[in-house]
Amino acid sequence: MGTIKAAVAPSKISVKQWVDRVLDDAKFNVPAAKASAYAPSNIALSKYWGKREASFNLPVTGSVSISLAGHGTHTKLCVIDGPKHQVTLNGKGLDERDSFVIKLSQWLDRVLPNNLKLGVTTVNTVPTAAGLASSASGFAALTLATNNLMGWNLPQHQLSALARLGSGSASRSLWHGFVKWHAGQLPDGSDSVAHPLEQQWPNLRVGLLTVSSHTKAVSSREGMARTIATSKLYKQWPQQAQDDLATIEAAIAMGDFETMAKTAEHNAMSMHATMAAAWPPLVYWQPESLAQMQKVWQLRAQGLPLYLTMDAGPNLKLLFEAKHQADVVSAFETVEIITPFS
Ligand code: 2P0
Repeated sequence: MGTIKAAVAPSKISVKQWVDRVLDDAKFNVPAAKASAYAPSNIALSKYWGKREASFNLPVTGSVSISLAGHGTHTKLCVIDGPKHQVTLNGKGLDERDSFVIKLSQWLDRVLPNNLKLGVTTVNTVPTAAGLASSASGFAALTLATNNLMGWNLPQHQLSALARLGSGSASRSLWHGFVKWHAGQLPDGSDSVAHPLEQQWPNLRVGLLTVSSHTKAVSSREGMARTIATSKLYKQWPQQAQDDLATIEAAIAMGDFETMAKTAEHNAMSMHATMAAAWPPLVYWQPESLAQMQKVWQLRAQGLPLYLTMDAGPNLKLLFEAKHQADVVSAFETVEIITPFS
């Protein structure tokens, strides 16, 4: 990893100032007329849950994820005349008061020269019904497309940090395969960046099991803040997350499916336990989520090496190997199979 330019305490530097330092003169490059990029969605095997600093989206712990290949976000950018950025999501023009437009415009205004406004056309290839977070692939694709439009030519770790400013998990969505996001220690997050792991795992399968596609009542952002503020169980989380990350990283390097998947499931269940112990309690599961979880555990008790992970929502993500795909498909009729290393 190359030298990172900016490293000043947050009391002395704002996000905008940090961005200006990283972009330097490139901020004022003449933009191309248009540019585009794709970024995959990702699922954490060891989760990011809790921020040590909110304005830079700096996590309490590191995390490791698997990207979802063709499930992600395509973003096209073009320069427009007008006072505001214009955003289209899946073919529909969004109102400037839409929360997605507000977040996206804030990110663009931090990185672009004053008065440069863009048309942003975003298409999520993740089926909306799958309830996968689109903010990760969305901000990653936006970061890559803006890098192309503006000719920044930034190194990958700085693009990862810029994507993180939009949404923490976006720092991991710049790459395919396994990706590790370092917690970092610097107050401005210059070292809180992700990088891809070398290991390829062609036999790994992820199954998306949709329980509900409704927008969640409590965002991840709010849920993390509430958990840190009120959950006594959260005190044990940073240590477990650090241990799980090390175990999963080693298991990935060894190609040890059982250890990787077992630790990922334990990590997810422990994260949900910290949420349930928050006040007011935070439970993202639906009754059907629990029914599907019990089905996974029953199948496992019968000898099928099948594991689950869940994020801040009611849907399950199954982890298994290609040789068990037929068993998984026959047990879960609606499961959507993803081949991360296709
Ligand atoms: C993860 N999640 O590691 C964890 C597991 C949800 C549960 O990253 O506030 O949308 O934008 O940094 O990235 C969701 O959090 O939150 C998330 P912000 P983000 O995948």
